[in-house]
Amino acid sequence: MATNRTFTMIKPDATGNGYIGGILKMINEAGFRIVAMKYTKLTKEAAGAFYEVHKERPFYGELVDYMSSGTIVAAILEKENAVADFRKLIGATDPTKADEGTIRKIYAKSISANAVHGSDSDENAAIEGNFFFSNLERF
Ligand code: 3AN
Repeated sequence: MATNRTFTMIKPDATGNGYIGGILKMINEAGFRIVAMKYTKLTKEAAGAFYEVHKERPFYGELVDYMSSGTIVAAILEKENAVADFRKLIGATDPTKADEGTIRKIYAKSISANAVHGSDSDENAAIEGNFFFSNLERF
């Protein structure tokens, strides 16, 4: 996957509260092109595998339960400097610390139910995108 791509998920709190449209609007208005998108629900096993890197963290069990508790939207986004610019658009992990105007400030409920995921590096964007989508080179 090219380095001008990132991966996002709209999490169960945001899909359940009817925020998909609002969040996608902010993503589009910030200049990201949606390359691929999937509306789905993760099993516990799939959520556990996706967050494998956090296995040793104290919140891993809570995170896996939460991410498999409802529907999610997974998407690959394209823009110059996508990873860093998207992290800026979503704001800090803890929504109480997120800047005004960021997606998490506007839509997130808590540090675990924080509305959206955004990859933290080009390498992880590629790994995470491949978790949900195959044949990415065709998009
Ligand atoms: P980010 O998603 O901002 O990169 P990470 O990678 O530190 O944050 O954490 C991955 C996910 O784990 C977060 N999106 C959040 O849902 C959850 N998380 C992080 N820290 C905590 C915490 N202290 N308590 C509960 N959940 C957390």
